[in-house]
Amino acid sequence: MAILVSREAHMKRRRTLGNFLGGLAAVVASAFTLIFPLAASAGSTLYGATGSGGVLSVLYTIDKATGAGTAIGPIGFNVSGIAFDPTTGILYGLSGNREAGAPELITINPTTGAGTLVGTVTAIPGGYADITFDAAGQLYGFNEPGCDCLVRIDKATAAVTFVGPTTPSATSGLAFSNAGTLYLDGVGSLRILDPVTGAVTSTISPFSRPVAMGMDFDENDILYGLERLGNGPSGPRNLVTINTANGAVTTIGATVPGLDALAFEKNQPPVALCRNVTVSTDLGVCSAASASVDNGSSDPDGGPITLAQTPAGPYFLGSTPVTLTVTDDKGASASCEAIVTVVDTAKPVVACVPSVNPSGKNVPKANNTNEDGFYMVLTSDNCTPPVIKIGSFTLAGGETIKITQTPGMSGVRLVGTMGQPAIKHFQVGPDDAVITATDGAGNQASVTCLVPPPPK
Ligand SMILES: [Ca+2]
Ligand SMILES: [Ca+2]
Repeated sequence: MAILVSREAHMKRRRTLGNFLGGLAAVVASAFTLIFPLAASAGSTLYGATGSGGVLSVLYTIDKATGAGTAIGPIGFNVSGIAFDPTTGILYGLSGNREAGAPELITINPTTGAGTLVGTVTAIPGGYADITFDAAGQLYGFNEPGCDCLVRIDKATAAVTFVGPTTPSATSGLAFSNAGTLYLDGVGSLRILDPVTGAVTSTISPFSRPVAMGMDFDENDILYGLERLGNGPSGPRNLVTINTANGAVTTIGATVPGLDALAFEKNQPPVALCRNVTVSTDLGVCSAASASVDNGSSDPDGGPITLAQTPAGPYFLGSTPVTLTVTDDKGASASCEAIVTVVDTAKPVVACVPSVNPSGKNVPKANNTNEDGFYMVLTSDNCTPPVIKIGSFTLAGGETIKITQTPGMSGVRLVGTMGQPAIKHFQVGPDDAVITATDGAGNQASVTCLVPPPPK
């Protein structure tokens, strides 16, 4: 079973399954069980934006292995920093570099590149070199030139709050590591800032190369940056990694000229949630075609997920261990294990059919009087051959018996056997005979044999 579902459709499907299961007589969802949850991360995407020289920016995806860029589309603003909000997955940009007017905070559609204005950043004069989010979704920016300071930015209103001055100025990139350390690059070195005061707490060894512009950490906490080999919109750039321990710069490859900002969209793996489920057999068979152990698996990024349950249905009577694998739209997956239990809740079918005297005489008539009292007992069940009884006597499926009504007595008595087939002859009273059939799960059905009254 592999179904690509949006979150909404996924919930709808779960409701539909719930309705289906709810319609069966005995559905028991056992206590929540989550066994062996596994997750595999995959699919972080590096985005870059041009904008050097104050031109209107274009959004790119950047191959983090080669530096090659693929244009997505024009942003419609000049941005000097971009960053994904880890709590919402929304891409933000800060425009209005030193070459333009008042800085503008925008959101950027990663699919089209189009920017949408959030608000104008006016409280503190100056431009912004770069922006970055902390793990809680607080946006920080580095104002430069201007106050040469760290600021917090309200991502909903673009209002800025002064954090503190940082020396030296003339910086270019700002990024939180996944571990929560705030780094600043430019003027020849990588630095660590205190996000509470803006003060430099550590200066890593100076860069041997002109690393400047935007930077960001990937999902493995590797810091990527840009080497500026020329100024202006066509200034050549190399995509590089920067060793945060010693400042060593490693070239990955040439990237988009004029690139000014980098941001990783750090895909989060989906969350697999399982539960043990107990379902009834489907109509007429001893198995259930489907039974989902999904207990609301989802992707924290809000994207569509694919559910695959192994083994897939049908599930047969008893318990089957299954693995549910949840895969997100970036290829990251998670899995969990649970038990599908199928129970037989379907009653057997039992019939008491007027039959012929094995002597070949007295074939019963359509008016069902069956005066000789011969019957064939017939049963079937979706799972197990039922146990057939008349009173406390066990019969075989397809067995022919003779029943005589004894109004004066209650209960079932075996009178004896008749003829070569050893047909059992029962006396039943005071009313008609009842045949019961019980399947292996204890489900019971019964039928009344309309026994002819005794001859008067
Ligand atoms: Ca995801
Ligand atoms: Ca049954």
